[in-house]
Amino acid sequence: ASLIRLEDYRPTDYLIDTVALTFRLHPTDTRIVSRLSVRPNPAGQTGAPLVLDGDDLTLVSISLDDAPLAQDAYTVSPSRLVITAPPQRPFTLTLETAVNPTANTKLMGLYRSSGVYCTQCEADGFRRITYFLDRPDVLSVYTARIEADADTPLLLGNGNLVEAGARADGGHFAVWHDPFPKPGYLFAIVGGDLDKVEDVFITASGREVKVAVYVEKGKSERARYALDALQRSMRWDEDVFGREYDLDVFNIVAVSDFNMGAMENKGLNIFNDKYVLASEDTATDGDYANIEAIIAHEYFHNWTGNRITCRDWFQLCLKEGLTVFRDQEFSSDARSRAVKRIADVRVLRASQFPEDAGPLAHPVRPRAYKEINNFYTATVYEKGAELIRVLKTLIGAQSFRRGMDLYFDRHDGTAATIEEFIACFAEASGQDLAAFSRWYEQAGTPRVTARGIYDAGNRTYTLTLTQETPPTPGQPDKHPMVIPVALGLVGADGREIALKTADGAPHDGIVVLDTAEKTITFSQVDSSPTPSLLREFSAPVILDIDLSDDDLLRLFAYDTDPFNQWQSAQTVATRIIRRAVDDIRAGRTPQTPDNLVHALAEFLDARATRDPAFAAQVLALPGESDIAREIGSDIDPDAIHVARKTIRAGLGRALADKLAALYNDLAVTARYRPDAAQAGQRALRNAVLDLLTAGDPTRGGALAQAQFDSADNMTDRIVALATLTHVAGLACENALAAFAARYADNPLVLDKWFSLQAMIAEPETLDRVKALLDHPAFSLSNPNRTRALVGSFAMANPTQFARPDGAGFAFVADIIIRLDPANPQLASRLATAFRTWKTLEPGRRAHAEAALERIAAATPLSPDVSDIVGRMLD
Ligand code: DPP
Ligand code: ZN
Repeated sequence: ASLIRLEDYRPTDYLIDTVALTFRLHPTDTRIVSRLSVRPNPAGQTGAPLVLDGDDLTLVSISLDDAPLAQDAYTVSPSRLVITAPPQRPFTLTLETAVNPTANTKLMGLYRSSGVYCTQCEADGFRRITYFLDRPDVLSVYTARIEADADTPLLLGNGNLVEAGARADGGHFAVWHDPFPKPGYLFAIVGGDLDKVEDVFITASGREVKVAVYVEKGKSERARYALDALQRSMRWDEDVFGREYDLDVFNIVAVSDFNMGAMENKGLNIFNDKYVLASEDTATDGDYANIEAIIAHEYFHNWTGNRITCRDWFQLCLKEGLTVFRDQEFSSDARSRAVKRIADVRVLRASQFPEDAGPLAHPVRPRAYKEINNFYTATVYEKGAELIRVLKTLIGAQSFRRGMDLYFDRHDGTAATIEEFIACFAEASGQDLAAFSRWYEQAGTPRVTARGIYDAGNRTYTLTLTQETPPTPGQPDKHPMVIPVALGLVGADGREIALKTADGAPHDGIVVLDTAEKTITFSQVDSSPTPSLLREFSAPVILDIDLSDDDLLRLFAYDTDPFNQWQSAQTVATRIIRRAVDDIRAGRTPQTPDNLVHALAEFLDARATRDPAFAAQVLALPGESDIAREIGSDIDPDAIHVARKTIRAGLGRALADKLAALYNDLAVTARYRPDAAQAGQRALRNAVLDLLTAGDPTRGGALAQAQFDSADNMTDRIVALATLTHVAGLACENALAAFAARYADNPLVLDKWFSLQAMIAEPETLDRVKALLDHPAFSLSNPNRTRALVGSFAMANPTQFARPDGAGFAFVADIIIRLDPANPQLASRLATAFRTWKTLEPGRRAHAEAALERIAAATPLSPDVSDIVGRMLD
């Protein structure tokens, strides 16, 4: 595949104003007639050929202004249709194509999932349906007529239903019209036989919208939570962003084979059923929270993505970063803001920081790509969302809202760019945002170093902040970024010190570090303070601060910012586990230090039951991948695993009595609700069980067994099962078997079962995973199954994926090679599990390299996998 560059962007030579599609649905021979009203683009090149994109298409017929087009007037291949000399006036092009939805294993374009016809057109799947100018800056008004047999009673499209009826052949049809111009990637149809839950939503201006969620027969009760989340999202977008829904219907359809989480097709969102279906017996509290967030995310795209779309795929973060920010805010308002922030930062660090530090690093707005499907990344999504947060912090909430209003006003109905977006905020705030926009251009995570000096004589505290961004592929030299550092000073007595600048004026607590180094002096500081920096994680950076463990533990106890309370405990725990890693590699036995034990004991007494969701985050401690990231090179995953386990065991033993008491006190007696309060209580109780088990596997195992036997909800059941897998032995095998029997006909729940087994940190796991490939419920052609089993092994079992003998890498490489011809996107995503391979110690690194070389040499190799593996080996 060739390299596509941002700087090469130019408008199309033709525009397509309307698209009228007729689908005759058939399992293996679906026919699509596409009538395009085409005209030369005044901004394009006069007289140019009309080059339409295709992918795996068969052209059945072609006519221009309803006359068959002469053979010498065009050339066609499965991937291209070129009209050599099209009229230089408006004309109608009519194409008929034939596709085979059943054979479509790539899950792009029109395909069948458990008998349901559905489509996925982002980023470039529309060209697998018909030849088209398949790029986001070609906006057209679509009408879709769908014809099907009686066995496919439900026919859905974008926009509003305008006509439906019977056909003479016993089949039927439906016509959907979407009045809002959109690019092809937002097109969708669905055909199937599904159940639904529905309601009516009244918009702020009093319009009625029929909202519905469609799921497999017999599962509609499990769609109620999703429907409720949708209506709450619709209300929230009115309240917080002033955005009202714009069609008469909003439909969501859940399908069981889906490469991504969900897709925001206009008025017809199509979802991976994992993010729709939930009941207390089948879904965890975390599943409910994900469903809420993703339903909101896709709904919010209606304005940020659909009404205003992207000029080209380099601008992907324009819709994704912004929409992730919006869904994060929605969840923060619906749940605990502090806990949501902690969870989001955990995700950012676990998924984006390693990307930014390795061979796949790229700017939030990339400058070049070979395969766009490989750029639906944590950098574009999660770091993209952080940049919106940084922007809001820099200009303030009011200017931010004014800027958003201006953006919606000015760019509605267009395909926009990051420059146009930022210009709205520059105008709304009166600030020059040129330096801020560097965040979109420069890859890599900036490292901010903070050093403070207290001058008792002058009662001043002087803070020096410096920044540095490491080189990333193609970007050896970096400029300083604009980094808002939210901060406070905590006095020796634990109280917050009022911030005053050197001349005595009040300071707002945000220092904008926009040069390589910046020094600020605070006055009227009566005693040596402890600085609390980067409150609420005010920028996506790595902070290096020379505070002692005791200083950090003081912040843990007294900081007014809950994020930094949590961060301080995490930092101390990270240091302790890192020292333990050094001990283990040097043959010494690590010790769990008393200071952390005491701090946690006090915390549990004072706060645990008052704020359980927060306490659960504290007790979770940094994960193995967090520690690996901190160490950064020459990594031995086994040493990290043992170190973390040893420290946690020490904590579990030292805190055993408190933990046992909490475990009893925290039992939820009320009827199950997935809300934040109850979920927080369960989360803490389960974190307590985990730590208790680390300290005393026998006692913890017994509690876990009892919890497994008596649980009345999936959250408690799956945590108990996970705990048993850590204790191992017969109890574990029996519980696994009981779980599998109970959920034998629920594939989504069995995914949890596959995933748990794939994550066991034991050498036997590889054989177990290989054996599970043959389990009747497993299928490599279903993305959820593959991610649950192979994905969990590769992404969430660091010791076994990176086995010292290389067998873990070799296994995953084999699967990637097997998967690639059928579903390149899924294979390519799995391959990113290798993205940190260069940070491993030499022995494991050599095995990883050999596995990657083997994938790279496989033939045929998709552009998707070839691009990812190529960049990793570069
Ligand atoms: N555009 C889709 C989303 O919402 C892609 N999965 O992120
Ligand atoms: Zn999105």
